[in-house]
Amino acid sequence: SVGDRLHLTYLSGSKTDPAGQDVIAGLSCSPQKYLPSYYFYDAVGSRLFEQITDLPEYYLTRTELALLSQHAKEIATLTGICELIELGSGSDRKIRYLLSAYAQLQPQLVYRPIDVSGSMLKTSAIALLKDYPQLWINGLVGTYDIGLEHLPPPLAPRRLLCFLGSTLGNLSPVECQRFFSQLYRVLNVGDYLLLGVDLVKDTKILLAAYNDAQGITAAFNRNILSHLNWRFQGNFEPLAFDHRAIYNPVAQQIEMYLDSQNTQTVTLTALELTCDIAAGESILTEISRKFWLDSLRSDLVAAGLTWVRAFTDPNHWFALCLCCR
Ligand code: AVJ
Repeated sequence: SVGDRLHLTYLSGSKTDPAGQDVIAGLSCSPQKYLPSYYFYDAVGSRLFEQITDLPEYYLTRTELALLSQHAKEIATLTGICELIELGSGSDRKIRYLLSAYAQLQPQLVYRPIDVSGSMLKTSAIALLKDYPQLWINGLVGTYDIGLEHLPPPLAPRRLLCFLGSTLGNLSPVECQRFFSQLYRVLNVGDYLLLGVDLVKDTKILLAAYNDAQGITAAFNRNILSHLNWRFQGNFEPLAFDHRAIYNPVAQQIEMYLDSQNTQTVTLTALELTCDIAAGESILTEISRKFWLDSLRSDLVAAGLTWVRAFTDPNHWFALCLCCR
């Protein structure tokens, strides 16, 4: 039955690294307060993000899905039999293309999604198990770095680690370098990495994608505060913040902020944190870097990974990069 083929492990804050320390660090940071972007993805935030992926302005998901539908078979042929790992799995739409391709190569498929949103992970897993009778799912609920440290030895000859949706763009260059080193360490020689990345393009197109006409991105941005309110007994007033997304051409990244309309003192009781926010002060909630394929390639190679090939759309808006450990 479906239940026999599903196993979920919850990895959350430990004694040495209690949950929420990163929130304290970010809200205490001066001059620019920030919040770790993974706090967007509670159940409500994950649903809002799904709505974003359907927006006419948000070309990223649509373009990546098209690339996956076109090239999944070729990717599976290049790697051969694999176990699939996915960081930030979110909805199951993307992985379906890969699962279908790999299902043709092998009688049994192991899929290990890693996501901070347990509700999303569970719903997607159940839907997948119904459609793929040869599939076994071992999900990890937690952040990427903790999830990667808990990967069991593969049951297949090798693994394909998928990091899609340009979530890599949420990492600063330094964090990105550390992430690649972690991959180099936790992957075995012969394992593969499939990276989905958003590419540098016309600023107007980028700005529209993060300032949609319906205001879904604004709601998604504010929801990070609602999440902190319930998670850590806080009293943020999400509606007293304005959504702002700009493109920083020097860092080649979209930056999303929440601008406070008034002076407020915010308390997060469960974290024993009180912080003052001035009128007009901003909280940085996300960076979304845009990549040049050549420099991404040299960063991966510098980390010891081998470049196999990249697939891009005719506009060169998005790329899927296949690498080998
Ligand atoms: C899921 C991190 C790739 O950066 O485009 C969408 C999140 N933020 N709209 C992105 C997001 C605002 C998204 N990632």
